[in-house]
Amino acid sequence: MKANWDNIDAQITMQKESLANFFVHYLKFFGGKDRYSASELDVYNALAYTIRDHIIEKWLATKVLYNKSHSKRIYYLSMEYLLGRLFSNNIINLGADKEFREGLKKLGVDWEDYTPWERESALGNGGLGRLAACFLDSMATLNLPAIGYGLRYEYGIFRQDICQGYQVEEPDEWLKFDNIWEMKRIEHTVPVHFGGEVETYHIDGVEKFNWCPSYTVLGIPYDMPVVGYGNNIVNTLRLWSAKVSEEFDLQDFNQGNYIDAVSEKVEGETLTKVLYPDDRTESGRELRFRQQYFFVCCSIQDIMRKFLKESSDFRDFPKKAVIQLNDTHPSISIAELMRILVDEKHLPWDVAWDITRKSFGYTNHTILPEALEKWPVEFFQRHLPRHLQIIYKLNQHFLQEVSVQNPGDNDILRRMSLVEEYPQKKIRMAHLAIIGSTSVNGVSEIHSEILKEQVMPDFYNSFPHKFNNKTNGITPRRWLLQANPSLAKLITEKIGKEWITDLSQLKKLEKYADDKDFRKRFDKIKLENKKKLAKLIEIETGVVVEDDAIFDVQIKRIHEYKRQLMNILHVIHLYCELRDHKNFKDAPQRVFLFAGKAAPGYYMAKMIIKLILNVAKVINNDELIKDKIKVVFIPNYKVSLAETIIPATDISEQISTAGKEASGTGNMKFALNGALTIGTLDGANIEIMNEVGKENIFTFGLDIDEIKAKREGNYEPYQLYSENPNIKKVIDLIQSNFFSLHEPGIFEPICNSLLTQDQYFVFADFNAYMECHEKILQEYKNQKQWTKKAILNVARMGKFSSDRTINEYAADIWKVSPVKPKKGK
Ligand code: 475
Repeated sequence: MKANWDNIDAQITMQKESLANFFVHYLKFFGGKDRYSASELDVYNALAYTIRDHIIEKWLATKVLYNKSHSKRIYYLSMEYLLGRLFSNNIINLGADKEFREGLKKLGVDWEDYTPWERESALGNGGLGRLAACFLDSMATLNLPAIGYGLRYEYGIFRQDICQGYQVEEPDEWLKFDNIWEMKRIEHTVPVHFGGEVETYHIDGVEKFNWCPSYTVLGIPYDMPVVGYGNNIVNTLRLWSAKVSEEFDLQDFNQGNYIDAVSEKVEGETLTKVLYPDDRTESGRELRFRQQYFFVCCSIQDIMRKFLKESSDFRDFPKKAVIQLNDTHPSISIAELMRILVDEKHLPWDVAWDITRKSFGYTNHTILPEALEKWPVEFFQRHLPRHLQIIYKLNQHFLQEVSVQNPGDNDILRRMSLVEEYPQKKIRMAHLAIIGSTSVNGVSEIHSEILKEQVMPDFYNSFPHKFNNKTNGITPRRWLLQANPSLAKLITEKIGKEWITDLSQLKKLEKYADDKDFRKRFDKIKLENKKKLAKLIEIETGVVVEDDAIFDVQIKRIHEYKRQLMNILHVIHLYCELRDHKNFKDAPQRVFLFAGKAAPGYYMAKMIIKLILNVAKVINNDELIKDKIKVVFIPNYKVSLAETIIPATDISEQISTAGKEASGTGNMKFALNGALTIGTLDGANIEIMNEVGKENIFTFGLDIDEIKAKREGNYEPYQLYSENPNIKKVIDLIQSNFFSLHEPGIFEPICNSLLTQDQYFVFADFNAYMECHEKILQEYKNQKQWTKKAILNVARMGKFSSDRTINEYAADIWKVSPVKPKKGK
């Protein structure tokens, strides 16, 4: 009998009258709680379920809309998504903020009180993962038919505890309680094969390959809704979880091989156990390699399934699908799609290659040589023997072409090969990604130039048309509307709310830089935000700071190239000055705030944290300096922490060695919230400078060419140390164990590395950095001018919306247009 579906089509709408009923329903019948027994977590859960219902309505409608449109789909493949909390974000994007508040008023429940009960989703390391999250928000907001694919790690990025000044990693058990935002889609489970051998056979004289894998893992999808802002669109983020198939286990089990069966099961399920916590240090770990293939294999099968609903002619594939690779982490996709088309769908090699090449885009996020992924050929032999054959064949054809274009040049063949021969045979994943994609992009103008000129010049010469730039952006929904509601409200009051989906509208704020009343309100908001931050600092670290201090902030992964070290050395310098000259009459308090995680195996980064903490301890407790400087390291940096810190910040530290930071996105979040940047001419800082105007940003230091010249000349940091009394004083103080009385010598490795190598040119930039800070301090004294500059920063950040970035991807790379419901429907 056919069901009558008419009733199910009737949609619930966001009506404040019914919200309380929904809420009570969930509390009682899902949670099994009443007013006496409900905990705050129960209330949060019931609130989240209530909101989820409304999301699901729009989610289902979006699927219908996209299916009817027959539009080309965007598949965004990223091993990382740093989503942060979703509860507030979903309410705000649904536009349900007011209704929700009013609807629950009669119960005396204010939803905002319960946001801390949500476990944060932190399935990423840093910039790359957060960018993916901003992109999801923009794609949904722009009505783009996009699906994000990722992995459902049981443990996200580790929790950072501080123990006696050292970072200690603890597991992030984000799934310990229910994850209300995910839905298991068991019906779309897919098998993923590994290992075994490849058999060769012939059909009509054509050589064919049959991969006989040795074991199989299942990929189970969990879908999370991605709510667009104010447009009724809800896209999908599909995360794969690994599980070992029961039947497979049973076979071994029945043969009496219980232990092997169980350990294989455990082994298979470890695939999505944990996110690799390495930010740009090649870990070369076999499990990571298998994790990547698991991810790719699940996602490509799913993409194929969706494609086959639309067409059975694979030549249509590039018209129906575009797959964007978020760095090389999912780049085995290229070999995987070839394998499916050639081995399973029996397409001729050249046809398959043509389809494949047209379907991929590759985004590079880092040029640090240690981060360019290369996988040992051995790993392929053990786990993906057929993919290795495919890569070898692609390489053979590719090098053939290169040699035709460059007759007699053997060195170019060695340089461009997909295979690195020495010292160990490895596959260069970036080369595979470039030859298998229609588009290769960097993430800021300077970074895209560096890619073309320094990192991949041979590839640029061969395929100049592929290379392009897509400067990063951030979503104004999370990073202004949600994180800084008071500022958002003030802006909306003055220029209307269009800025939320068209950030260029902020330009209209420029005229208010000269409006005294506006400046007063702007300052007041900053002060209120500072009060919140000061409270948080006290709770998290026990350090008491003044509400109206100057907040100078560096929050990001700890990495030598980002130069947190230069920042703390400068703080030590300021401290010495204060002690020596006691020149602190009516100077404002300066709070130097740090937060960020170090990769667990990155010794130097961990020692930098230790140095910051030790310096903090000494400075914060030295009565001689009358609290004029406070140094704070807030443990366990995460998205929700950034949301509190950024709106309260005066000075944003973006001080990487020129040429090293691909783009940076924190720099954008700060400027959008009215912090002034102290920055090097690196990554997107340069573009921020061009937008806000040179007079509204503090740049300093060697530029990329000067750094290059230093690197190629003979840079002698020791000489700088001996000639520059400021540097000498600071280093000598550290070496005298002033900051490590009870652990003498612990900072020797840091000092040594600076004195003998100084790879990231900390000494070379130190004076310029110091002078720049002096200038900032002078300018801060003129509060009126400062606020003007801050307002102009906000007003001129329109370019850095991720909506702009995504529009560019959609137009130039993906060739996909927004899907809008037909009028009148
Ligand atoms: C850049 N992460 C920023 C940001 O484009 C840039 C690498 C290997 C393994 C795991 N994670 C990584 C990155 O490479 C990364 O986060 N790169 C960053 O991407 C977005 O703004 O400058 O450093």
